[in-house]
Formats: sequence, structure tokens, C-alpha cells
Amino acid sequence: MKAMTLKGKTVFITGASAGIGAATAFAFAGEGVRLLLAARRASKLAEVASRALELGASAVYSVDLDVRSRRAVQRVIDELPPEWADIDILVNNAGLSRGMDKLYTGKIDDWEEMIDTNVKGVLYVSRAVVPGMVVRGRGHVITLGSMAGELVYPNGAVYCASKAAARAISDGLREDLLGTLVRVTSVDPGLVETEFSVVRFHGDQQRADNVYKGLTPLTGEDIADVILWAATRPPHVNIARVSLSCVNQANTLLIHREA
Ligand code: NDP
Ligand code: 8X3
Repeated sequence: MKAMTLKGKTVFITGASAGIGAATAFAFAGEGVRLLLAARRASKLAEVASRALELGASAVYSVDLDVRSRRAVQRVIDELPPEWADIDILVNNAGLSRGMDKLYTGKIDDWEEMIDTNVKGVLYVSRAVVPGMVVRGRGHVITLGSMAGELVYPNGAVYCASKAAARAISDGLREDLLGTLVRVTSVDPGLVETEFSVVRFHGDQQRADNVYKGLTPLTGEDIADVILWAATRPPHVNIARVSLSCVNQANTLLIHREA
């Protein structure tokens, strides 16, 4: 069977203002989709929107959204203009890590932010969007998990737990959607150089750069490529999970760095 064409489909990407989300917006734009983009930084989102239009998106609608707010998520979905309401593909990408601390001395505010964004945010957005997909009899939910959800690393227990939860949510959603034509995919990367580590270390660029020192990390474009590939498989094919890393990384604990 032939790959699916996405022209004219409505693709909703959370966390589209930077990194993997922005790269995914650009990759989908090249397919002529209609892009619904969400994040908190409206000015960054506007830059992504205008580049996406240059790259071929047939239309872009941007929303200022904090996925941690259950009410805001529901309001944004409920108040979409009718021509944007039928979401074909949801990319649950908004997410972050905060800090690297031993669990027993960790900052509870950091924990709350990670769990509220990476777990509850994915749940709120999926809960608001998926019922429409079920009614329309088609759809695809693609969620960013992580290699961190497969193997816990020291000082990262809460981030790793949030990504293990994201994976469980994808697996459960796939089971609960059985009998519908809605597909569910978890994309689980290793180290990707984006704003991720700068955010984790609260703006400490030097510390963030050290995360990728001596290796060639994945890029946002590498992940966007996988997301687009999963979305364009023939309609009877469901890519359940893709785990990928740069060649310098075997898992979260085993990384080769050149001196
Ligand atoms: P970036 O920091 O570059 O981008 C994160 C995006 O998420 C930004 O657009 C940010 O937008 C958005 N975001 C964060 N919090 C919220 C919120 N509360 N509401 C709405 N949007 C939010 O990181 P990445 O692109 O690397 O991360 C994207 C996803 O990929 C995350 O889920 C991350 O866990 C996952 N991932 C990343 C890996 C990596 O090594 N980089 C590896 C594996 C998975 P804004 O601040 O404008 O709201
Ligand atoms: C991000 C990858 O290994 O920095 O999910 O946690 S890692």
C-alpha cells in the first residue's frame, strides 16, 4: 500500500516554539498540511509560523497555551474556529526537564513542573483532542517519550519517571482505541541538542553544552523525520514505538565521548 499523503490534513503540535516541535512543524509544512501550533512563548511561535508558511504549510493557526492548565487546554480546543476543529494528527511534544538532583534532595517545584507538563499535559491534551478523532473515525496521536523512560539515570529519576509514564499513556491509549482507526505512536529519542538542556539547567549554557561534548547528538530534524515517517505510513500500519539515539549513545547510561 502507498504512503499516506498529508496535504490538507490538520496537524496539532504542542511545544512548537522550539526544538523538536519547531522542526516537526517545518517537516510537516513541506507536506502542505494545516498547522495548529501551541506553546507559551507567542513571539517564538510567530517566527515558527511564518517560516512554516514559507516552507509550504497551507495555513497556520497559533495558540498561546500552557499545557499544564487543564482549563486552558479544554478552552483552546472547544473554541477552535470550525475549520480548525477536526484535528487529524496530534503531536504531544511539549515537555521539559528541570534540574539534575538526587531524589532525596531534589527540588519539589522542579518535580511538579516536570510531572505537570510531561504527564498531566499529555493527558489533558489527549483527553481534549482524541474524542473528536474517534467520532470522525480517523486520527493519529504521536507522543514524545524518551530513552529516559526506558532506563533511569542517576539524578534524573523524576524526569525518567515522567517519560516512563508518557510511554504507559501511549500504550494504554493504543489499547483503549482498539477497534477504531486512530493510531498511537511513541517516539523515544536519546540525546537531542535543542533548548532542552538549557531549560534543564535554568539557563546555564555552559553546563548545557557539556551534555553534548565529545559526541554528535541527534537534532530536532532527525526526530521530525521519524515523526513524519510514522505519520505517512499506510493507514492500516500503526508504528507503536520508535526508539532512536545517536551512534555515540547505546542507552541513557552508556555514552561514548571523543576526548
Ligand atoms: P525544547 O526545550 O527545545 O522545546 C520544548 C518545547 O516545549 C518548547 O516549544 C516549549 O515552548 C514547550 N513547552 C514546555 N513547557 C510547556 C508548557 N507548559 N506548555 C506548552 N508548551 C510547553 O526541548 P525539546 O524540543 O528537546 O523537547 C521536546 C520534547 O522532546 C519534550 O517532551 C522532551 O521531553 C522530549 N525529548 C527531548 C529529548 C532531548 O534530548 N532534547 C530526548 C527525548 C525526548 P514554550 O517554552 O514556548 O512554552
Ligand atoms: C531527553 C534525553 O537522556 O537527556 O529525554 O534524558 S536525556
